[in-house]
Amino acid sequence: MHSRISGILLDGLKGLSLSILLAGCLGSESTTTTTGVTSESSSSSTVERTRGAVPNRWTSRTDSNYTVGEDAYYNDRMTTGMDAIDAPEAWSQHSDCQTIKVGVIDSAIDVAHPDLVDNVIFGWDEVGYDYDPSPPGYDSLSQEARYMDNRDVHGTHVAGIVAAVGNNTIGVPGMCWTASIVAMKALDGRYGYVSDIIEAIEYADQQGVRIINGSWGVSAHVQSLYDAMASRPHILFVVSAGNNGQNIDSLSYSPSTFSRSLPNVISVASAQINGSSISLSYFSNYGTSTVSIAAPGSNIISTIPKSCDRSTGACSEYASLSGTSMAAPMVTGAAALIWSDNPSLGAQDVKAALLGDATTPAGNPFSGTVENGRLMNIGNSF
Ligand SMILES: [Ca+2]
Ligand SMILES: [Ca+2]
Repeated sequence: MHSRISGILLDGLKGLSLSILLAGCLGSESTTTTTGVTSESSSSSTVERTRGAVPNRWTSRTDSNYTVGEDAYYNDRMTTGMDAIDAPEAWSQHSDCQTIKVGVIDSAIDVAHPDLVDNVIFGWDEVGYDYDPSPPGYDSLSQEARYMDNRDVHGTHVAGIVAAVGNNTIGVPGMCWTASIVAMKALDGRYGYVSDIIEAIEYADQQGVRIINGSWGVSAHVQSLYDAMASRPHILFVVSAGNNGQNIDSLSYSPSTFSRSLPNVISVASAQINGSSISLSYFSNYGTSTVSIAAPGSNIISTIPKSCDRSTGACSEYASLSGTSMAAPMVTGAAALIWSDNPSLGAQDVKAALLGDATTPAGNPFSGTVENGRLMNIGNSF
């Protein structure tokens, strides 16, 4: 057994509150939103889990119907960033990332969430040593509602930003509408071991994963993690810059500051976007020589395991979270869109495309905080 090093901390929840979306809480009164309560009521069919050494798709609970135009929270997601990065432009050309496996190494992930199940293939749980990375005590298949601890929602939220099923009427669209997410649990709640992260990276590499999302970090240089990423130049690592509100140019924040010397690492700051108002999120780390790009990360609606309000009993499967943890998977999904459209590219080429296609918003709001003041723009890639 290798030694376990503690210290990894998720970048989504530190000092930030979780806002679970319940009926009537979102949008104006005139906006018709589909709450988790109604979207979950779709008929559930008999489910069988097929487990084996060869990665397999999770069995879908329901047949997705792609004939209706939008997802319930589509417009809300647009106003908090997807419009500013021209995601709809990209989606009009390309929304299927299935050919590029994307690894999400995170806390628990509800792989059978109705807005994720079609896009998740088998992964691994480094904490529980089994194939199911779902939250502890939570039954993904029955989607039994719980009163979720904030720490249990992170991985599911991140996965939904990368690739919630798009255009299926429920919830949100991910950056990729169809995808092959390899869900890997390597953090227990908010904390985890570097050694488990590294084992997840090794597992992902064996499974042919091309992009790994790392929405976590530690305020130190961790050489073993650096080596795991440096020795895999064929994998693109998209990592969160961290939520300490610090300039990390002169600090070590692993793995974000690896981007200084590793061409296959992209470090992502969080942008707060409110229509045409664009700024660095107050919590986001920054640094013009370490932070590669900014992406929407404030008030991002995405998937969570079905969760209920203790006082009212109302349940939902979506919530709004803020963090560089939410910004990184925007870039991860964008990388998967670019790569699946250009399969001959290498990891460095995909990074170059993401950075090259980025824009400098009016007023240069990321001047002095992000390399070249960049905000991602996936529309420019298509
Ligand atoms: Ca498990
Ligand atoms: Ca959806």
